[in-house]
Amino acid sequence: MEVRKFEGVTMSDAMKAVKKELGKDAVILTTKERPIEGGRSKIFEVRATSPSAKIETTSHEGHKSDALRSHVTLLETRLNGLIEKVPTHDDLHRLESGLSEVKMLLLEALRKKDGGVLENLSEDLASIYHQLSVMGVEETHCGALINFLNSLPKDELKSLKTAPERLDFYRSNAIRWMLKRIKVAPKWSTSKGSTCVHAFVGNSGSGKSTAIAKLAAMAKKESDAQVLLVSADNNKVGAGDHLRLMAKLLGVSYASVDGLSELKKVVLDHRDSQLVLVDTAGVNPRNETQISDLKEFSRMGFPVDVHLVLPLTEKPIQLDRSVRSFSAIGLASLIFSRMDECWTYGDVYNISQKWSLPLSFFSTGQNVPGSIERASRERVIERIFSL
Ligand SMILES: Nc1nc2c(ncn2[C@@H]2O[C@H](COP(=O)(O)OP(=O)(O)OP(=O)(O)O)[C@@H](O)[C@H]2O)c(=O)[nH]1
Ligand SMILES: [Mg+2]
Repeated sequence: MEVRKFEGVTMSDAMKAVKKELGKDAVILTTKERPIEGGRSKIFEVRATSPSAKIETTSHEGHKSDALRSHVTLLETRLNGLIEKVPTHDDLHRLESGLSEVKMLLLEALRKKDGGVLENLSEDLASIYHQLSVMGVEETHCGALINFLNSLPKDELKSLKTAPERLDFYRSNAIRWMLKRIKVAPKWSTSKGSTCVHAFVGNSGSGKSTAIAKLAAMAKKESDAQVLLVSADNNKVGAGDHLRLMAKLLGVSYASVDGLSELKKVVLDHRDSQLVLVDTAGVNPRNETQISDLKEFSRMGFPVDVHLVLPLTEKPIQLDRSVRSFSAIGLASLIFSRMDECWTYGDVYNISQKWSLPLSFFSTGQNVPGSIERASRERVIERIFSL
């Protein structure tokens, strides 16, 4: 493999030289900066090779470790490129994606090194591990659970004669372990004399308006609460009209606001309502201005619980990025929608664990009223363990 060295006064100059000579798929091997002129300025150095020289080895493992190395170098380059400027949202996004790739490749390499997690496990533990990973529970959680199961005192286990009994022992301990970790939001108060305000945010089409209509119906049915639906969606044509129609059909009140700054007045004008549910416009989670506008909820002078609606059909990385973006406004809970369209439920667990956010509702279809359930630890477990 021929390794060539390129230099530039900025990292981007050096990278341009690499691309010009070796093409856009050049494999970056190392990047570094070197002080010159007595340390007063610096020069950026990139060592790279052409893409055709990338894989010298024909083995799969060689390919993997090359991939890992070039991902790490690329990340290093991206980081170096940020030294001289304030990173933009896109820069951070690219770094995060790079880190996720490296994490995946590292985990794969570690698994190979250990001869495979499953190979070292008893049949019972392997079956539990398998079930969780098929359901999409992240490897770190599966590993932590298996460590816990392995650490259980063996006395009780010894008294169990049959394989199903032993599997049952491990499964019930695994369920208890997971149950303890799942956080569920408290039931909404609908007591007379107080007004609780809940706002729903999320990407476009995530299921906010549908969830609001379902929840209004649920509150009316369960506690005959006075409900006010407020549309703050001024982006989507007809969004307000749709919510008004829903309110009429469900027999609840309706109001609309031109901007969130008007919400305070509307809530104060409807002090007789026990529950105010605010619908917001769909947001692009990469658009910082749109996210920032939602911070208005924290300036109302009364508490507003903001719930993020996440369609479980989204890729895990998208779900993760959405929570990261919307966390900036302070989230009270997560609502998962489109659960009816999914086969795996591990991300409900992964995302709520990662962001330490409680779960409040699961939306399970298009029917209004109906197709929504209060989140419970038991329902998450039932879905993950296919009980
Ligand atoms: N299958 C299924 N469809 C759902 C669910 N929740 C919402 N939908 C459908 O998803 C589509 C979008 O739902 P909306 O409630 O309008 O989504 P939204 O977040 O308000 O959308 P915007 O206001 O455009 O941002 C509609 O066709 C809903 O019927 C669900 O849990 N399961
Ligand atoms: Mg909507």
